[in-house]
Amino acid sequence: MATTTIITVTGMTCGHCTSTVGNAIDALDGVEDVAVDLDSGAVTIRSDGELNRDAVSKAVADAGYAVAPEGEPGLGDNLLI
Ligand SMILES: [Cu+2]
Repeated sequence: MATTTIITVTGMTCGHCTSTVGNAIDALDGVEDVAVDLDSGAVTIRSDGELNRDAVSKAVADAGYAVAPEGEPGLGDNLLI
């Protein structure tokens, strides 16, 4: 069953960053689609089954960025995660 998860990634400053993060997450097992919003840092991930958040955090960190802790909006104040 497809699951949609929204995380916040910090440190992205341009379109290159969003594609780097998007590709890193897209390469993970079970990930079907990734949409990255540069302004808010919100990354919407559609996966087959439960998303492996640890794998996502590691992939994002390996790419040079960071996943904001759950419940802590990264760059935007109006994010409901
Ligand atoms: Cu960039």
